[in-house]
Amino acid sequence: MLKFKISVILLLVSSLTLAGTISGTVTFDGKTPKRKKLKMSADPVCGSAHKTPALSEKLVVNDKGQIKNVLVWVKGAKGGSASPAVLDQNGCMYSPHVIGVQKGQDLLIKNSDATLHNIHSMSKENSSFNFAMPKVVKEKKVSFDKIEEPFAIKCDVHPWMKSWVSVFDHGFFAVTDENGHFTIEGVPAGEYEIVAWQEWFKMKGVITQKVKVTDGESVADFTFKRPSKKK
Ligand SMILES: [Cu+2]
Repeated sequence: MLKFKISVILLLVSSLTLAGTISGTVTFDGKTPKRKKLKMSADPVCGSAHKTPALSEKLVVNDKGQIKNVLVWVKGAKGGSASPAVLDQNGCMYSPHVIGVQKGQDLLIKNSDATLHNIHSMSKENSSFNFAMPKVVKEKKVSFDKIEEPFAIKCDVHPWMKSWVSVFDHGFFAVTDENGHFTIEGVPAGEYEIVAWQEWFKMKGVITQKVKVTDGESVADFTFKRPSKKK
């Protein structure tokens, strides 16, 4: 009887704590569109921050076809806590270009440039904000109280400056690195739909797939196919 009780308890504990990792690589299928040069000459502070012209980050694909800045999330996951969220304005570009935050989490906005930026959110679920960050204002904090699909945060002073933010009610999301790779750790065991979002394809072009998470590593690779009609 005691043995039975112990095994039931062990079973309960293990099912409560069972969590796994979801990782994968996101690739692009088709001819990669050429990245446009960003015309920064209107503000000498911006232009002089780059030795070679900065390029558009709308679709960043490396020579292996792997896509950077794809936001991947575990739909319907519960719990988890995201890493601190920082959005820097550096060389008149946002770093990172795409970021996920949790509802209520602070997003620290930094101005590393010796010039004026303004932070204008295009959020629809969350109230929009729009404030200036003169060069002497190095940090501001914002947060979002509703979950929201990716929306732009842009700068009205420098029209090429655009970043994307999405708000989740859990901590299970990641953005792909320059090798198109992402890892989401500590996902509670279960069956989920994994969503991959890329700026060029937007919400109507997201890719989803079902993944079963146990205690090991589950793989979810995604391929964004270039639409034949898109320029
Ligand atoms: Cu700016």
